Amino acid sequence: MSRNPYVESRDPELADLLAREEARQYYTAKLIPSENYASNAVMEATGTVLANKYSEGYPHKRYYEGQQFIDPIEEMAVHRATALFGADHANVQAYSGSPANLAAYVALIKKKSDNKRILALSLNEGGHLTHGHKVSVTSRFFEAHHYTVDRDTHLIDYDAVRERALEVQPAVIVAGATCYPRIIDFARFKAIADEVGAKLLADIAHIAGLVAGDAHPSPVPYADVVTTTTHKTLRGPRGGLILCTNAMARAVDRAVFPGLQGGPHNNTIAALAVALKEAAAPEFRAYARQIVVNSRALSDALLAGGARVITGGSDNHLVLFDATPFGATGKQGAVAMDVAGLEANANTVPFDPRSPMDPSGVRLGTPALTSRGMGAAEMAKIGQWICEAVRSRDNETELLHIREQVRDLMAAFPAPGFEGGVPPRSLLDA
Ligand code: DSN
Repeated sequence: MSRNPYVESRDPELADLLAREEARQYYTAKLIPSENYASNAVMEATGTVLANKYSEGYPHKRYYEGQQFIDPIEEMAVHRATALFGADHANVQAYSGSPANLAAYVALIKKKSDNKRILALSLNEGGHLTHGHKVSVTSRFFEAHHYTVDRDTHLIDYDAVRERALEVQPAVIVAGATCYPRIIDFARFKAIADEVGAKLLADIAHIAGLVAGDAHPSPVPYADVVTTTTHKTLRGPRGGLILCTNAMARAVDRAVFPGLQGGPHNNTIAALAVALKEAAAPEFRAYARQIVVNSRALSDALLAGGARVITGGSDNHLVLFDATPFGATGKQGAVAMDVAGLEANANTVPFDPRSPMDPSGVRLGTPALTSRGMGAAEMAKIGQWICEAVRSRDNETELLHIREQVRDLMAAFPAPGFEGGVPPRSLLDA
């Protein structure tokens, strides 16, 4: 039976693409560190009538009537977020991570202030576009400066960050990354921010689930504002979440609405409430810890296969390796892996001599495979396949041979969100 019977009867063309994407997701090793499998309950909440409702404003202060059930749903999500992360205040309305970061800057930097400087990790060394990259509006509205990682170790050098902060005198220091495989020392960032009179923004989009599950130190005791997406390690719906101190609560709420957004996506907020409940359960702590165990196992397997793993390993959910010692670019490596059923993305390595469109590295992560119940033994196999796929990138027979083994492995580890029906493998060749 179709997993989407109503779409199938109304729009068979779309239903066909959906069914094939379901099969692709099910039988591919999802190694993109920012992706995951949301539970059936999260997906069910996302597809509810709450999507029909407008509710600009905040609970009990709305611009539309009919909020009898919307208000308690938003309050539930807020309460679960503050309880899970131990934060004073939560805003659950940000549409995703990029709008959340923009809202955070708007809240942290006063309109009339002369100091609009932000200091963040550079994109090529693991930062994010919204950390003031030149193509992002964050660099148009604010004055962006960057710190990098150490040239030899590729670790954040906190003394160097301090020196940059003393030089730049930023209004906001951003601690957080989209491609950094090690622990971030938020206490050090706070000490640096205090020394230069800056506010601290922690962007934990990638590691929110690890923080929630106590597998990475929390920034909440240190940061004025914490932003995150909700669909990565946190395994919720596609959305954004902002946590902050009581002192920042009003400014954050006003920055999100009416500052930057209109009506909140109530269906997403309800799904976030479900995800936060799931993340508060004891199993989620075990999940978060297993993500890290798996990253270490994956990185060990890559090292054993001859890969140059950036920083030599991983302390979180993410592993980055340089494909050039295999004679491939990152893009060639990621494309070969995709043919072999191993889904990842090309990424710059620190101080990459190549361009971001055609970088040297491949970025991997274990959150999604860990959601399927895989452990270190499966990571060892997958690490070996990755090295073989990148080495054999011009050998289609070998890539397809790996792909069959990957598909067998995926079939043995059911993915969350597919309890209503496993996609037929035959769809892969349709
Ligand atoms: N696009 C996300 C990632 O893949 O890391 C960051 O926003």
